Amino acid sequence: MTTLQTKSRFITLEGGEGAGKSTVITALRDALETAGENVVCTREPGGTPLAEEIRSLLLDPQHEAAAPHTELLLMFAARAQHVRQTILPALERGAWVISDRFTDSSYAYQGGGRGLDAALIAELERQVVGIVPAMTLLLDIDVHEGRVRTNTRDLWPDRIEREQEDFFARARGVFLLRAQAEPDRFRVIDAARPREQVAADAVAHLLALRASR
Ligand code: T5A
Repeated sequence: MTTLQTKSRFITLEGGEGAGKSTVITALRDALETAGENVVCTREPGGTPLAEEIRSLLLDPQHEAAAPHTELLLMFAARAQHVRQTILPALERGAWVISDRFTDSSYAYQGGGRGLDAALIAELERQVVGIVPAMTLLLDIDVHEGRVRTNTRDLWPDRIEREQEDFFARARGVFLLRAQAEPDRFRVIDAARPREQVAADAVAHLLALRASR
């Protein structure tokens, strides 16, 4: 694959830690199913058995610290599998695919957060991924506010969640710049509001996209 193809029923959710993506995905799935559509909800890193194994390698804090390039290439190794084994077959069957994170997260976290070259990420995107979602919902929230939400969960923080706030601030900056650069694809949603309002905005964007087809 060398050129990027936009996939009309492929939707991604992006945002910082604790932005509320999991909550919104349930509302998106319900809205599409109510409209009679088949929906596949998936996530990154992950989305296939092999890619979920790679996710464990990436997020388990027990492993040695991954070099930034190791982290980037493992994200793309998982994504290569995810695209071919889960996303493309589902789209070919006529289902909608909603992914909790996709390539924009690599630009934000490995590009912005770790400082890796965006041109390298773009080359991997072209050669390894080959597809772009029709719509990306960016749930935007202040880094500190998002982390307060995740810290109140009773979960052991994963390897990336252990980063400092400036790492996440750089990632947020890249997400917002990408949204500015691609206004046709991105919808930026203020995720600091109550769950119901955030979900209602996301559903409205999705149904508007569906109606425009
Ligand atoms: N990553 C991923 C990369 O570095 N590069 C990549 O290329 C990719 C694909 C994934 C990690 O991998 C990194 C990014 C991530 O660090 P993950 O565990 O899937 O790891 O991390 P996240 O995707 O960030 O998942 P989170 O669970 O942290 O965030 P969500 O899904 O956005 O948040 P959610 O819905 O679980 O909500 C978090 C908490 O906030 C509450 C929820 O109840 C929950 O407790 N909440 C709200 N509270 C108040 N108001 C609202 N509106 C709320 N919405 C949710």
